[in-house]
Amino acid sequence: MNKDFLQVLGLQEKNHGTSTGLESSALSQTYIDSYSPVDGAYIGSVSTTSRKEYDLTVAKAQEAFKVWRHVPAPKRGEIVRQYGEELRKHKDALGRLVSYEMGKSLQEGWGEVQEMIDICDFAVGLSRQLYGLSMHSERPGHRMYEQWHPLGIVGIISAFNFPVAVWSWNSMIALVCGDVSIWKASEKTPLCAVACQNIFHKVLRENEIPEGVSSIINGDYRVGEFLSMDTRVPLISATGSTRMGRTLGAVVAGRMGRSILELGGNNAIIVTPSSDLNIVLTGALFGAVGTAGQRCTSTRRLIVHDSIYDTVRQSLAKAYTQLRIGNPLDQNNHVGPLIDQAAVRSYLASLEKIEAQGGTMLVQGGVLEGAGYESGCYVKPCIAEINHDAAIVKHETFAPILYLLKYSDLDEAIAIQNGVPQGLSSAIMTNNLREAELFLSSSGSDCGIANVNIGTSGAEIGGAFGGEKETGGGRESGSDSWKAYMRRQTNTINYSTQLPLAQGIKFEL
Ligand code: UN1
Repeated sequence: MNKDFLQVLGLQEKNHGTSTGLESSALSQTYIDSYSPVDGAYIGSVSTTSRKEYDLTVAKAQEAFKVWRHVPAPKRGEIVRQYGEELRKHKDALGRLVSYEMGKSLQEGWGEVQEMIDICDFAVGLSRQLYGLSMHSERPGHRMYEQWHPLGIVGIISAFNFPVAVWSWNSMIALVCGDVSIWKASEKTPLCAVACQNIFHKVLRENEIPEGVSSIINGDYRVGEFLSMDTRVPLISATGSTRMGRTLGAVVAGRMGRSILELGGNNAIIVTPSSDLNIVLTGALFGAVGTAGQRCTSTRRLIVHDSIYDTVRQSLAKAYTQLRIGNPLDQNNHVGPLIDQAAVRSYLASLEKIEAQGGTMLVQGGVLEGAGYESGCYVKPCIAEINHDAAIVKHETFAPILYLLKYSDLDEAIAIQNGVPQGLSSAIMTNNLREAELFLSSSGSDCGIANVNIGTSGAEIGGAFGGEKETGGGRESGSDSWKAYMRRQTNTINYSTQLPLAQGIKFEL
C-alpha cells in the first residue's frame, strides 16, 4: 500500500517526542506504538509524557497565554484562517492518515478533515462576534454591560473515533476565544495528533506566535489525570466513554474546574408509516455501519411501526448483504475494521449477551478471516431483533450492531427512544407534520440532537454538538458553544456625581 501520506505529514521518523526541550534524562523512556487496524502494520511511536514534561508543557502554555490573550480576537481568527488554508492543502494526506490509523473509510477520513476546515471558517467569523449583551441599569447615570474574557488553558481529551475533528472543534473555538490548549489524544491514534500539531506549528512559527499556544501530551488515562487534577487548567473538554466522563467530571468538579463532557450515545431512529423508505434505508444504513458503528452518533436502535415492520426488516436485511467490508482506503468498500482487537472482543461479548437476553439475529455477525483481514479487526455488521428493555439494548457497544425494535403508537416509540441512560442523537422518519412536531416538542426526544428525515450521525459543525443524561451535557462546536471557553464578566459603570445603591437601599452617615 502506498504510504506517501506519512512523509507529506512529516511522519517519516518512527519516534515522536513532545518536543518540550527537556534533557533526554528527563524524558520518559516509554513509548506508545501505533499499529494500523487496516493491515496490522506498525506505523510509528510517540513517547509517553512524563510528569516533568507535563509541567514544562503547562509552563509553556501559561507563558503563551500571556501573549495570546492580548492578540485581538480577529487577529487570532487570522491565525485560524491560515490553519484552515494549510488543512485544505493537506486534506488528502491527513484524510488518508485518519483512515489508515483509525480504520474509517477514506471518504469519512476526508470528511473529518473537511469538518476541521469548516470549523476553522466558523471560528474565523466568530472571532469578530464574541458578543456580550448590554443592559439598562436601574440607576441613573449608570451603564451596564457584559464582556467575555479568555479563560486560560483548555485541556482537550479526545477519543480514537474522531482523531482530528473533535480536537479542532475544541481548539479552534478556544483559540479565537483567546485560550491556549493542551491536547491529550487517544493513545490509539497518536500519530493523527502529531500530524495536526506539525501543520499547526508551522503556521504559528510563520506568524511568530509562541508554540505553547497549542501543545500535545501523550499517554493513557494517567496522563489524562495530570490535566483533570490540575488547577492551572480551568476547563477540560473530554470526549469518550461514560465511565471515563463520570470519573473525570467528578475530579474536575472537585477542584471547581469546568468540564465539557461528550460521552456515550445510544441513538435511535423512529420509522413511521408515512416515512420515505429510501431515506430510511440510507439513513439507517450509514448511521449503523458507517465508521463501523464507532461514532458516538451511530444508529444503534431502529424503532419501526408494526404496519411497516416486515417491509423495513426485509429491505434492511437485503441491503446488509450488499455491504463490502475491507480495506477502508479502497473506495469500493463501505465498512472498515474496528479500532483494535479489544474492540472486537467487546463486539463478540455483546453478541453473546444478545443471545442470552433472548435476542435473535436477523443478520449474523462474526469476525472476518482470510486475505485482507489479517489484522483481525474486521467484523460483520449485524442486526438483532430483541426486546427494547433488554439490558444489552441500553448499553452502548461501540461496534456495528443494530437493534430492530417494534412499536404501535408514537408515544410508545418516543418512550422507547428516551428509555435509555444516554441522550445524544435521535431521529424520526416521517412525512406527517404532527408526528414530526411531537417528536421535536418538549415531550418528544430528550436528546441533545433531534432530526427529522435525517439519520442520527453526521451532524454539521454549525450546531451545538452534545447530549443529555449520561452523554454528559456538554456542547461543543457551533452555535454559542464558544461561551463555555470564556469567562463572563458583568461591568457596571457610574458616570454620575452620586452613588445611588442598587435596590434603592439608603445608607447615609
Ligand atoms: C463523535 O462520534 O464523537 O455527527 C463525533 C457526527 C460527527 C461527529 C461525531 N459530525 O457523526
